[in-house]
Amino acid sequence: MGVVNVTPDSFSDGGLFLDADAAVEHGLRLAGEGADILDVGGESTRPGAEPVSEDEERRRVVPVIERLATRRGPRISIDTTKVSVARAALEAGATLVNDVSAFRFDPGMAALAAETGAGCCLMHMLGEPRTMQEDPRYDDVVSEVKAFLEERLAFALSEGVDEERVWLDPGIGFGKTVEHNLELLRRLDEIVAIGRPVVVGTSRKSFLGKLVGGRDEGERLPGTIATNVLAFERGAIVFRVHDVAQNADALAVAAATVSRDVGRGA
Ligand code: HH2
Repeated sequence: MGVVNVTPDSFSDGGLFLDADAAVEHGLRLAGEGADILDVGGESTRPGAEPVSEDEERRRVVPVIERLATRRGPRISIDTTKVSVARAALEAGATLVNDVSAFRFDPGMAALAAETGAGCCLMHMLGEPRTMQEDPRYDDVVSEVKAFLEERLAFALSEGVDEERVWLDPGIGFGKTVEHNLELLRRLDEIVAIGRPVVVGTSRKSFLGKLVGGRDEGERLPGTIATNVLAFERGAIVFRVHDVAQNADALAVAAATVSRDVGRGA
């Protein structure tokens, strides 16, 4: 899953693809590098990011999705927590809703997924983006994230979403310390055991920089690859990344080594 951020303020590529032409060009490049999915987002979720109005978010993502959604190209996913943005994105050609709030911020999202038959990725986050990194605490991060994802999956099913269309994501970096992120990756098999495809998004995140003496976003690709290979080995099948070519190569080698196909399990 390649990231296409149509935002001025995303943590690692904010402002680079705010213009629709630049975002489309970037998406096509990631598709050429082997992305099976393009995740288009119009609002940053980093701590302290400015909230974006529904109109503005739609205005950013819809023209990009319209041009990227082709029958032969990658699937398009819309990274949003707002039902009106998700609806417009699905009408423009997206087929997957990536909701970092797991249908908590806009419960109508579940009904939308049920009605349209869209796939959905439900992600764990502690609270909300503004405050999630203020002293996050868990008794056992893996059990708590797992219980949260099971509860959100049950909610989605109760709203009529087809279980076969639901993916789950432990939400690396969303209300987690370095140690919480590492524990989730170490014990990712426990999240995989829920029985739905697992997505991981470690790409360029700050814990990777902290572990190697403070690397900037652009220098976190080796750490991203290390975590993705380990996550693959523990059963993850979708990898949300900014650098598709390099991650795809690493995962192809990992997949050949353990003889398991990569990224096409759902
Ligand atoms: N991480 C980000 C955004 N969306 N979605 C899923 N399912 N999993 C993730 O880990 C995830 C996500 C944050 O990364 P990015 O889009 O690069 O930054 P920003 O939120 O600042 O736009």
